[in-house]
Amino acid sequence: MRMIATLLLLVVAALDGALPAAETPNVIVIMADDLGYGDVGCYGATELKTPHIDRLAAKGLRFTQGYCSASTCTPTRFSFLTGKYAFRHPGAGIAAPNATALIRPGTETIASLLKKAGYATAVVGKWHLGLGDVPGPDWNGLLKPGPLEIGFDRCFLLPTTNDRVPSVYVENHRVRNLDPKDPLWVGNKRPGPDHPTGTDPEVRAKLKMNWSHGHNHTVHNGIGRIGYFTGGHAARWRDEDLADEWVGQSIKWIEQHKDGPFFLFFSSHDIHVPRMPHERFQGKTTLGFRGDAIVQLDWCVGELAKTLDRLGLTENTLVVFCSDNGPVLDDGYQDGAIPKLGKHTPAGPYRGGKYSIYEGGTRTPLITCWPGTIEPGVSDKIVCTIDLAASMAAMTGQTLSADACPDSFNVLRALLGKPDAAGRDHLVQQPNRGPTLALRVGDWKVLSYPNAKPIKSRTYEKSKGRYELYNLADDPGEKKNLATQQPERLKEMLSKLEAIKTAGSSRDRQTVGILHSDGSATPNP
Ligand code: NG6
Ligand code: CA
Repeated sequence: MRMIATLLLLVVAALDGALPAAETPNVIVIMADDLGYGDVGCYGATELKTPHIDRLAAKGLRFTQGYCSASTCTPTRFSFLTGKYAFRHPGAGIAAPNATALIRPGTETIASLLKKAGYATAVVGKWHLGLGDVPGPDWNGLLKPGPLEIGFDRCFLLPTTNDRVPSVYVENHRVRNLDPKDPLWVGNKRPGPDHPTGTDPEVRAKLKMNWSHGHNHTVHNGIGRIGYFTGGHAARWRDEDLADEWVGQSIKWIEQHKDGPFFLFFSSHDIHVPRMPHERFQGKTTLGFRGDAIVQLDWCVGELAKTLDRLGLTENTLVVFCSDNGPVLDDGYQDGAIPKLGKHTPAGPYRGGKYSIYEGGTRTPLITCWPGTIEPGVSDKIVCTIDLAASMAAMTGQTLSADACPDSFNVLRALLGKPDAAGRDHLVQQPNRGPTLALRVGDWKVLSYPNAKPIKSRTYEKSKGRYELYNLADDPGEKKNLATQQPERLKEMLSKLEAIKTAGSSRDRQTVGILHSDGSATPNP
């Protein structure tokens, strides 16, 4: 009887991708910031070396059609955690320094799902999804809700981004090392006429890195930031030390949880501006600090891999390497990214980058590595960071409730490189907030700019029309707009996009299956 039950369980597991509990691996998601498709060696970069990321790809599966769901940070991170398209969620655009928690307690997330499956869970690094409640984060008190209220057991954070104030660490519910006698104040107005800012000529002349646009409010560590802050001096970090801190915190936590299973979201600030890598990485490439920050990111990946090896966890850990949006050169600082670019192509063969819905905005490096389980190779299946939640639920044998992770598809078999696996058949791409959206269905892609205003981007070209239609198989660089030649297809694609928008979900609420863009549905375990 028991044997039959075990056999049955194994059959069910084999069908839906769930693994027996003893075989569920630790999971580490390494998310880079603003890293483009062409920024690393294994994706074609020749002007700098990324041996550790390349090794991950050589031992694992490198996706040529791996995506993040948005071409800016907050919406991609929101979707990665919740499995929901950010355009469905008001306020899921780039978060301001004093933004409150975007993901409310009680929301199912990749972390809460893995926690339910018995995983220890932690996030280390950039958060940028808001903290606390209205009217704003209580920087001197308890910073909740936050990651700990949506499934993480531990967090050690850069609360916003490295170009936004406050430049302090948050550990669990509090600013680390905050001296109550030197309280932290964060705001969006200059606190007084004698508060030095990046716009003051004498201050600007002495900056460690000059700004080119924005980033001229409070100066910290010789660099102008977005937003103003005072106090909290003992709690402040140095940009140069962030990567070391993420690695140190992560290694300590992995060691504590080596008996597993554990889920670590390693959320690097590299290579977001201001790019100020540790002194030991400065000058390591000919590309300026943008290139040096990639080398620093690569070092982080190497340190995590070394730790897994040392603890004997490599064959028991699924590592996913990805980015939160495509590349940008000048994102507000004069750091040499443009003059020192040379032959380097940050978005690889793709058009656009950060802030755009062309492929360069969201088609980014995506690697899965699990030695002994994933056969090394290259996959052309379409997968997205938004799918990790449903895929991890499937891996741990959990059924998603009808309203959980509504746009996340179980693509576990594709992530593990199973020969018969399907990826996504369609994907919505977005820049920051709506209403601009793109829909990819198979090889076809429609770009819709409903406000008819061209996308503003300082480093990449502007959109020319209200709608664009491309065939990515013939035209991966999105150069031949077929919108006027193929009005029927354009109409059909736009109505599919509209249907996905109004459905409120990409999953069929009846069967809790995947709702395809042609209206059909298949079960999603
Ligand atoms: C923009 C900032 C940019 C960057 C971005 C967020 C200006 C002029 N530009 O508003 O520098 O911070 O927001 O980047 O301030 S993200 O990768 O975190 O989404
Ligand atoms: Ca980003």
